Amino acid sequence: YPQLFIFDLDGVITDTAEQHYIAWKEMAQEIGIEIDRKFNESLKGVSRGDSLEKILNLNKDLHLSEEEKAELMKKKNDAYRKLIMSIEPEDIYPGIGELLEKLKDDDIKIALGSASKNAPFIIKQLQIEHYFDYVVDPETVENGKPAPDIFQKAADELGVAYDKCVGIEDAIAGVTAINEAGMLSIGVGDKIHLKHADYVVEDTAELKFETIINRFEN
Ligand code: B16
Ligand code: MG
Repeated sequence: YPQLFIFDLDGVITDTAEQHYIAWKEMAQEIGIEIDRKFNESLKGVSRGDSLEKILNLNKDLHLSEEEKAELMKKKNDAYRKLIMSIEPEDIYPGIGELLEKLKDDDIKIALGSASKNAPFIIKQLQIEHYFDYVVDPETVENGKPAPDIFQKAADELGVAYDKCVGIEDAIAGVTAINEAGMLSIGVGDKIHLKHADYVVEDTAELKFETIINRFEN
């Protein structure tokens, strides 16, 4: 039986994956780079700095100083913060509230394993802070997703063995991180993108506790 569920935030609990995309797209355009949704799949779950590097790699002729890179990241984050300013409890994806409640009722621990430095702000706005036994600060781990560090940190802090953990992710890099951590991986989204997950649902409304438990036992 699982003892800990670790949730990704952007794209699993709420739709902020879309706001990240809009903000990156705007920033990229300013330096003459076009990104599309397909490319964006490779940014999901990836830290701010690593995302910028992936975008800059699209134009090898661009050579920016560390200062210029910091400026671009600030621009992206300011735009993103504007887009998420008015986020509210109604923006929680279907089924997530029920799943959190069910986990609490069953005394299963809950952690947040987001790569985002904005995560504490968002769960506060969504009024779901109190569900989380632990929120990983991505700045305290050495390697971001697809490395397993964020997920393992949550389990270590709560004293739970990795094979007693379930991770839920919408990102290719995130599912890889959960697998590398030795946990059961649940993907939310496209079955082809997330084919490396142990189990995939297309929509959070399908994230039923009983179904996940069944996967865990099999
Ligand atoms: P920030 P997650 C990730 O959050 C996002 O998927 C990714 O697009 C973003 O670049 C990253 O957080 C860093 O976010 O710039 O807010 O620190 O999916 O791991 O919850
Ligand atoms: Mg995500």
